[in-house]
Amino acid sequence: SPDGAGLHFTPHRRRKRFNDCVALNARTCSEARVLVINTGGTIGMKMEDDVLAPKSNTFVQNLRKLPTFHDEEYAQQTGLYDFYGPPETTLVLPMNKYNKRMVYTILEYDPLLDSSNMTTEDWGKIGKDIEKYYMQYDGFVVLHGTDTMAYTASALSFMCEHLGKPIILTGSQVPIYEMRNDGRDNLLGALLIAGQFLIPEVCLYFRNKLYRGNRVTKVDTDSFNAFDTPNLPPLANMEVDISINWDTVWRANTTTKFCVSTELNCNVGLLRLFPGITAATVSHRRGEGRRRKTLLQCGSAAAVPRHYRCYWKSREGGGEGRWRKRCREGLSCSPPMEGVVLETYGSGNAPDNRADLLAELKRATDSGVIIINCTQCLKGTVTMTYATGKVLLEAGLIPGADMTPEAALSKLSYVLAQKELDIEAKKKMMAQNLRGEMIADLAGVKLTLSDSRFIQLIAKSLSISCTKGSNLSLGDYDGRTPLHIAACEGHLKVVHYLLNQGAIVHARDRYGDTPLSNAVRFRHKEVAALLRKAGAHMSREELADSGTELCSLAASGDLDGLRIWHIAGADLNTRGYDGKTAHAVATAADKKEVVALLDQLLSQ
Ligand code: ASN
Repeated sequence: SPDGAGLHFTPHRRRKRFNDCVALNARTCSEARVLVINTGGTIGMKMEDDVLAPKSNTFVQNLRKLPTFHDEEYAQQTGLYDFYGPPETTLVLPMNKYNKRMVYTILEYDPLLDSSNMTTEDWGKIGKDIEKYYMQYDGFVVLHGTDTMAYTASALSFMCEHLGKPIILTGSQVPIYEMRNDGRDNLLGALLIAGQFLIPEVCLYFRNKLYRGNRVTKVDTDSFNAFDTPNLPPLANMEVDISINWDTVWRANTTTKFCVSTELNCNVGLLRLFPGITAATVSHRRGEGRRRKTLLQCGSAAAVPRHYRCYWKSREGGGEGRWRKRCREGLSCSPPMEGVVLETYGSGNAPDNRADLLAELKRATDSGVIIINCTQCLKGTVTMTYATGKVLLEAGLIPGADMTPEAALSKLSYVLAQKELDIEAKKKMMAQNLRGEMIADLAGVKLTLSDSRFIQLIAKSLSISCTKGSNLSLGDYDGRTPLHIAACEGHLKVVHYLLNQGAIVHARDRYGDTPLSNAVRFRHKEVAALLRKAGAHMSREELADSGTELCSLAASGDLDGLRIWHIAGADLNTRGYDGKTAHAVATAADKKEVVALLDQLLSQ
């Protein structure tokens, strides 16, 4: 390094150095940032008293010692810790063959959990942290135990609305501290994908394969191949080369900003059919007389026993009701079920000669419980081929197509928590493909190859981004996507169209430029505003440099330039390299129009 090892740079100098590096080297030379949220699981467990349990505050120290996981020399030479965070949490991978380095920060939860202890509150915490740090990172890795990873991955896929960046769950079957383990490969693979590829999905990475999170199920307790997505091929295979199955990648076709919905309804359950199941098991009657209540029965508020009423109140937003409080205190006061996943036989079948059982299911759906019909089989979809399947449709069950029970359960939790929707809208939502969790809208619909809707439905179910089936987020040899070009040219309608077709708003070309930075450079205000609405944001480095840029725009009286930086999300109070704000520069230079504009924008 011409600057000498150990020299610490200011962000501005780092940027300069970074630019020099790009200029010297025509190839991509950049850092990607990944946030690793460590929730626990075997990957960080240690054996104590003959059992495996999570071990806090050891994970980062351990990784720092491994050259594949941390390049201390690079960190020192580039002043990495000054810019990104202390060595206790921040690490950097060596340069990979695409000339990228993943700088990653580890956020360790306290306590670390065996995933059997995970609750919906923990899902909410992960979701909120991703939302909080969304703008600062290019991708997210969630370290998690394998036992309930499929549930968490499914739940996060629904909670994360209009997602534009990768969220990758991973873990291991053997702790990373043991000599032979799968944790290192899994973590390394997840980091490389999260920082390198813009796959805007909640995924699960395990044993060289990247899967869609809401299609995954744990299939093996002993093998390193612990997961599979029986109804969908992997999104990526990490063999000698990394091959991404871009046609399968799900994209949010939206112009809306990313947000996380942590409202989940916990009154959901799974029920597995078995030969000889009794109606009493299904109805699960409790109490006697007026207090007799079925597991599946929902009913109107009037029909709900008195001790449930507080629950209904709390559901309507009246603060923490007595029911919640009683539950927290471990007192028995079960609320009525609102959603159930019924795991049926084969292609969605149940006995059609059991009037008692069917009547119990019908009673439940009539009183407002949403019941989803999912198959017990690992692979395949629910169809209405048999009389034994049709009876369930008649009983009011919603066919769950090829959803896993894990996905169906978390989808129910998410959909039932949508306060603004009535029961019919919720049922409709359950039958729709929201995040690639099921083959779209095909459940219960009979289609033939000659049906023109067939192609449309298949395209929709695969989230193919345009009617011709091509990927509108593919870049040219410089990594420039159609969205980059449209943003440069200021074609507002094209930008709108591309975003609605799933074009990736955070795409970076090989110089690190995004469509938003292109729109700013060429002063296309409406395009920049639309990209911002769709969740685009300036990078940390761009924002760090914005103070100097704003001051120079203020000094030269460039009102348009200041406006576009404001639209792009720059803080107009950011100080330039000499510590002055744009306002101070404009005042000193007696640029009255600039001062007036800044006053107006700052008061917004
Ligand atoms: N019991 C562990 C967990 O789920 C299993 C694992 O991570 N392999 O946390």
